[in-house]
Amino acid sequence: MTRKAPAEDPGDARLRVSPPKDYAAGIPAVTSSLRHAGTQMGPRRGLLTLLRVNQKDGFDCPGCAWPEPEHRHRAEFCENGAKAVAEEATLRRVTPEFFAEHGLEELAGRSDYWLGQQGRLTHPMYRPAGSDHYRPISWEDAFAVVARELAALDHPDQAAFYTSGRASNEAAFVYQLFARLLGTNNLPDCSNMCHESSGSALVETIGIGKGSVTLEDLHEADLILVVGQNPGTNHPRMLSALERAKRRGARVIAVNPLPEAGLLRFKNPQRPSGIVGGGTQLADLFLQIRLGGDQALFQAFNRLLLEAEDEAPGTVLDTSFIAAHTHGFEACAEHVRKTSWEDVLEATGLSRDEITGAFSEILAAEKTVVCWAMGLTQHRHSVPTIREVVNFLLMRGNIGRPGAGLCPVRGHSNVQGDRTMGIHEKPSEAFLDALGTEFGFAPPRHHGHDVVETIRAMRDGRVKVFVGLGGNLVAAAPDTEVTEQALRRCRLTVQISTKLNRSHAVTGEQALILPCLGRTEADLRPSGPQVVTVEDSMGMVHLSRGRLAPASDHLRSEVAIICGMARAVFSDRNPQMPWEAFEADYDRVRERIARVIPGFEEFNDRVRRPGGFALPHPPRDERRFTTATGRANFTVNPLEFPRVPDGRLLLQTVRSHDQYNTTIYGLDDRYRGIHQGRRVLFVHREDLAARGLADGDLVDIVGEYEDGVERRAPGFRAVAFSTPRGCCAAYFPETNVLVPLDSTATISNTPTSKSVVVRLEPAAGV
Ligand SMILES: Nc1nc2c(c(=O)[nH]1)N[C@H]1C(S)=C(S)[C@@H](COP(=O)(O)OP(=O)(O)OC[C@H]3O[C@@H](n4cnc5c(=O)[nH]c(N)nc54)[C@H](O)[C@@H]3O)O[C@H]1N2
Ligand SMILES: Nc1nc2c(c(=O)[nH]1)N[C@H]1C(S)=C(S)[C@@H](COP(=O)(O)OP(=O)(O)OC[C@H]3O[C@@H](n4cnc5c(=O)[nH]c(N)nc54)[C@H](O)[C@@H]3O)O[C@H]1N2
Ligand SMILES: [Mo]
Repeated sequence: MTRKAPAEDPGDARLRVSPPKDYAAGIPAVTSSLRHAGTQMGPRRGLLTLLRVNQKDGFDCPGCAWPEPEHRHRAEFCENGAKAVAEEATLRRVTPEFFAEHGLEELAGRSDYWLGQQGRLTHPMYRPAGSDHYRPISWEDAFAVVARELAALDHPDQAAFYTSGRASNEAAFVYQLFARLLGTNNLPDCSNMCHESSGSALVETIGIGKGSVTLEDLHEADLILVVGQNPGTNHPRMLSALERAKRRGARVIAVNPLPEAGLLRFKNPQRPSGIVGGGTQLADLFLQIRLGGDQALFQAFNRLLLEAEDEAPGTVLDTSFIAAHTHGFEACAEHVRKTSWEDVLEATGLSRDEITGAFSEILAAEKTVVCWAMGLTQHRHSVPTIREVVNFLLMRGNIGRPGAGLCPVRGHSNVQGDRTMGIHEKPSEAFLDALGTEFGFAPPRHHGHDVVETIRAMRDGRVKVFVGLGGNLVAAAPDTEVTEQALRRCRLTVQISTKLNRSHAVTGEQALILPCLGRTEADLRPSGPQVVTVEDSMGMVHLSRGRLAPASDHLRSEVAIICGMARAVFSDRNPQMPWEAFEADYDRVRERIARVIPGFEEFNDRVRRPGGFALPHPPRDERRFTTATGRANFTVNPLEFPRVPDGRLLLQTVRSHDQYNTTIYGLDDRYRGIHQGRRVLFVHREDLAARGLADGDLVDIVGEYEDGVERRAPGFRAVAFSTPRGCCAAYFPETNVLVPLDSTATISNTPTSKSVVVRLEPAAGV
């Protein structure tokens, strides 16, 4: 399976490579924000919009899930938040005339960048079976198409309802209610490809699948480990928190195969010294680890902790915490003591000195936080890796006290809230009980499909209707060719979206585009302006209120669209369901959420207080662990790490500085020194030399997997880069063709986007 570069890509002919940066933010970030805002929104609208981001009376930044500080700057956004806003508030439009001009086949050949640059969707559009073009359709007719195709299914499990993490709490709640009333738990979401491994590991070990720290904890920590995360690009506001902790004397250790700019040095554009000065050095230590070596690293740390305790009993481990609040310490300790240094050094690629050097920082710290993102979650052994991080923190009682804890840094701005609202293919019994009682129905109890299972089911003809509440499954999911075929086999695909993307071009037999309001836009209903709510990465729930005039008069809110579908589908079946009331006033939705989901009592009142409110987190708040044992669980995790056959490399697929997942803002990756191109492969110079290749050569990346299928991504420029031997990196979505659908993490079933075995071949025809 080969996936060529889209025809109109500049062929990356203009691609230019310069030395990577060792600092993030500063003046280039400020000018880049304003440039993006100006081109997409016009200068005045651009500036006014940016000043509303993350303000108490403004909208929640659609960029990432990093929380807002108590005392906000007048400009509480970052370069990449500004790009996310500009992308949504753009003045460009995708109209019915656009679809008359561009057929599906043509659109499917375009790059993700080109598709995104066309602008905001303005009208509901329908692609009838057999047609190469979408044509306009009225909202009521569109809902009737959905109702007709759902009614034609033999079983509700032949439909799947995908969610991307930008959907508001209100939209997510109504959406899952709709799916469950229909009779299915097929609620795959972007989380399945993202932090599912964190959720799986944390529910089992601490009883709740969310991080245990607040922003204040981060500010107060003595030591912060930033593992498998590139905050300079993906969570720029996190750098301010790290900087603040550092000013208090905290130490920071970065664990990453790549020397990411933001981890090394940071110039805070919100402080004068950050604009003119040399910036703050953030990471005190940088462990340049091999891909997938983190479980070994934490096991080594845990072994060293036990040995240090042996040497000075009563000074290293928090034995009273272990005795009072945990389970399984002895078994874990026995296992960890046997960790072999030989394995650790092989898995991590680090020297023993580097590891013991880091360990002295660990030993010196009273309060430790571990932050992580996709570098830990997208491997085959991600769940055991994160469990080992939990062991590490439990040993010294670093969970449930100030300045310490677990910090999985979420991606999409409301991905955590969507889960809280019940977007989950494996809902808990307690949630289903409460939902059924509140709405007087019997929710389906059997588990539904996650993302990978949904794609398989579509491929095999078992799912025939696919609905996407935001997102871009075609481009975000692994094994692009398989995913495309899977969607093409559907009877109907429906996308509720703000902007044009590949999932509108690669569709089922029939397809609908239902264009919705974005976060930045005013949502005016007859009962008054509506607000929505979101939950950030640290469990704070707050309001988001858009103010801009909608991109088109024909847009509807996500809540209104879902309620519209529901009215059409259930008109005779559940006449008592209050879809009209939900749609007219979202307070009515919040009242129901308050009755179904613990922690949302008096939701409407509390969320209107300045700053919103914090959801309960038993381990953080009271060291209470609602696990199977009633305690925090230590675990035994036999050591795993990727073993790569001779002559092969391990590829990780990452984000550039100019993209938001499948939305490509531009063709630069400034911090890594890449300009005007995306088809690049970062490789160690000696790995290139060992293959008779050199920096600048054009190569095909060829995937190797046990199914024997050849997956090829042709025509990538090799860039000699600082990365451990044997490891390389390239951008997704271009390299998703290489990630096998069946290569997933154990337990969480997350695609292994950070460990793909590949070989390099000189590009064909060169
Ligand atoms: N501007 C912008 N912001 C975003 C996004 C975006 O696309 N653009 N996406 C949002 C979303 S949905 C998410 S989930 C987050 C993603 O945020 P990140 O997880 O920071 O995103 P990635 O680009 O996948 O980067 C993974 C990082 O982990 C490192 N890494 C890879 N494998 C390993 C490993 O085995 N061990 C260790 N220690 N490190 C490893 C990589 O070198 C890289 O630095 O960002 C969110 N914020
Ligand atoms: N190889 C590889 N693949 C990956 C990853 C990786 O690291 N490597 N990362 C994975 C991760 S962490 C994630 S989270 C997924 C992301 O997967 P998705 O969430 O499915 O993808 P996005 O690119 O974030 O979705 C962008 C689209 O969402 C729509 N949109 C934007 N804002 C709104 C809104 O307010 N409402 C609605 N209804 N629609 C909106 C727009 O039409 C836009 O085109 O990708 C995953 N895929
Ligand atoms: Mo994500």
